[in-house]
Amino acid sequence: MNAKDGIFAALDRFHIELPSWGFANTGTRFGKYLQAAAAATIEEKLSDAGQVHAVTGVCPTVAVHVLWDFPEGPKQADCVVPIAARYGVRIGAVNPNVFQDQQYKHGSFGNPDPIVRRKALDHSLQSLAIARKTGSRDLSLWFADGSNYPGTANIRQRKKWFEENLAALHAQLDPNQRLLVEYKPFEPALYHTDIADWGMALHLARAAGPQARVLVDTGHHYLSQNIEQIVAWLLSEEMLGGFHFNDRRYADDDLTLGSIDPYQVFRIFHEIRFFEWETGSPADIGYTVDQSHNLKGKIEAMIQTVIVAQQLFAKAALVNLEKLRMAQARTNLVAAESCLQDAFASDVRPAILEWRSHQGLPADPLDAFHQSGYLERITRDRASKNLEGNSGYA
Ligand code: RM4
Ligand code: MN
Ligand code: MN
Repeated sequence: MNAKDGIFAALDRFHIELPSWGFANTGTRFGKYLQAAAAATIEEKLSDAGQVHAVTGVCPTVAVHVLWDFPEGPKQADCVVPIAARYGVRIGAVNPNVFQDQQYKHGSFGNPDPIVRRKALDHSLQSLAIARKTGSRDLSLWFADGSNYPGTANIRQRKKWFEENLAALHAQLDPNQRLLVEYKPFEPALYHTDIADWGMALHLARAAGPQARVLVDTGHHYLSQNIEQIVAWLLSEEMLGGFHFNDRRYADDDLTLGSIDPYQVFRIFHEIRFFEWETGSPADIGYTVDQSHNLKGKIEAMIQTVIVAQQLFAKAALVNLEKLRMAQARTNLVAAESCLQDAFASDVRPAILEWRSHQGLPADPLDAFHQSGYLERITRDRASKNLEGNSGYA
């Protein structure tokens, strides 16, 4: 396969799920900067996501966050499916929210109070009911659970409570559904987090049951951690379920993908492709964006992210794997490393332009969005409501 065909084949099957919350006004610990054009309702979020899909052609699904998108619970899910269809998208992963309510101050699945643990399970089961109505495969779980001071939490006991609730939730999955377990080393908990790293997430996914997998959020690691090694191990264990993509310089900054370290994302994509090439089977992975656009325009930030993701995915498709395998076997270090460096240095943009034109997509998605007049329209329509600033978190 020549380079262009390799890039085309990679792009043909690379779909990126958009997060509903990435279109909304979200905050930092210190407050929110409000944008006139931000989406406040699930309809507005789906409409904005539809715009991203229209100009990129690769974002057919939208992940939802239950409390932010379905404040009235499962019954709201019925009308969301036709709304999504109207905007040319479908509902993707459903994210329960067991961190925002006051009752979760000391945890959800790990809370010492059995009533709170039960409430968190009930909310997760309700989210599963929503997932069923929206035809979503993945229930994507992130827990803020942890503690702020040494000695204040029984770490082993909380692990057991997590195992119990996750298994109870898993028992209610349809055969085609999955649980994704996300980890994060700190924040909001500042001393211990119940699911702090991939090993803990892997253990809990296994304890939950056979349809549970680990979700890797690229921003949820200590600074020097080798994320592509984690990806390689999870692939090898057949336990990698999905990604939350973003970039960061310091902590869980939720900056746009590849803005700080594009080589990191390239190395992750390379490990996935290398796995698929060696095993001959496609990895069943959900690629989702999880970003918070505080300063950049939200739809533009999302389009930029998709463009960068495609470029890095295409570059990874250029690694000469046959040559790499030989170089590794012969411990020819420079030759092996060069396989990655050469691919990363290639300019894949002309091939991507050609691929877009084959698909009948605009050559420059950002420009197409700017030309469409959509941003001016929503800025006009939403400004007064948004700048009052009394909407929920996202
Ligand atoms: C967390 C984590 C979750 C996301 C929330 C809003 O840090 O990344 O995936 O849903 O933020
Ligand atoms: Mn995340
Ligand atoms: Mn995060």
